[in-house]
Amino acid sequence: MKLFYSPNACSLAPHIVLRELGLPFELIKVDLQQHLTELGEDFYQLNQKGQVPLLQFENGSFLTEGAVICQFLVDQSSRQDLLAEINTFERYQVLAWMNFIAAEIHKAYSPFFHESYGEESKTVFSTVLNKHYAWVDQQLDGQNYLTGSNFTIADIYLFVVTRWADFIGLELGYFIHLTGFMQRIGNRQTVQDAIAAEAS
Ligand SMILES: N[C@@H](CCC(=O)N[C@@H](CS)C(=O)NCC(=O)O)C(=O)O
Repeated sequence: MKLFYSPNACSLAPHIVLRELGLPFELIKVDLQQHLTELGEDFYQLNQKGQVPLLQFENGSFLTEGAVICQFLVDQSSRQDLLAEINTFERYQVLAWMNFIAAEIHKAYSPFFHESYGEESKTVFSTVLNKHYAWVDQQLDGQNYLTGSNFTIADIYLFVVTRWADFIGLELGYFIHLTGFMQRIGNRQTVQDAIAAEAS
């Protein structure tokens, strides 16, 4: 499998999942400004949405949408603990988190990465992000991970998007449970390896 990524973008989530699962993969860097892969391919020819992550299979087919790629990868492996078994209530709790992170948190960062939104949007979405993180912080009170004691793909996805707070200067330090969570996930070897690989 080939994972098309951009350093520190949301593609870091499936990248970490691949390392957690120990699945073989190749990383292909994409320049999102130029729409070019590091191999010189036009990225729009591969993904008309022009977005990472993109997972390409040996037979040439593709999968997009990071939250779905993460689910797909776990289901290819024997590590169901990262998502929970099909038809268990726990699985849908993880998926509810994945949906919340994708729809409410991930996209609330858009105004900070796309100039066309303008300054007013940044103010609005800083408030939105603070509200969401206040709620997330409460959920993490007394538990290590989003769904309790099990580390899952939702923890990986939340970690990846929440790293962007530093890039945009959003102060989250007063959310002490969230801060502890970020340190806990950031200490994992797979996470450190993925971040290092994307920086190289
Ligand atoms: N719905 C997509 C969104 C992916 C996305 O927002 N990717 C960003 C990087 S984090 C991107 O490629 N942005 C470039 C662009 O939209 O042109 C997903 O969840 O995978």
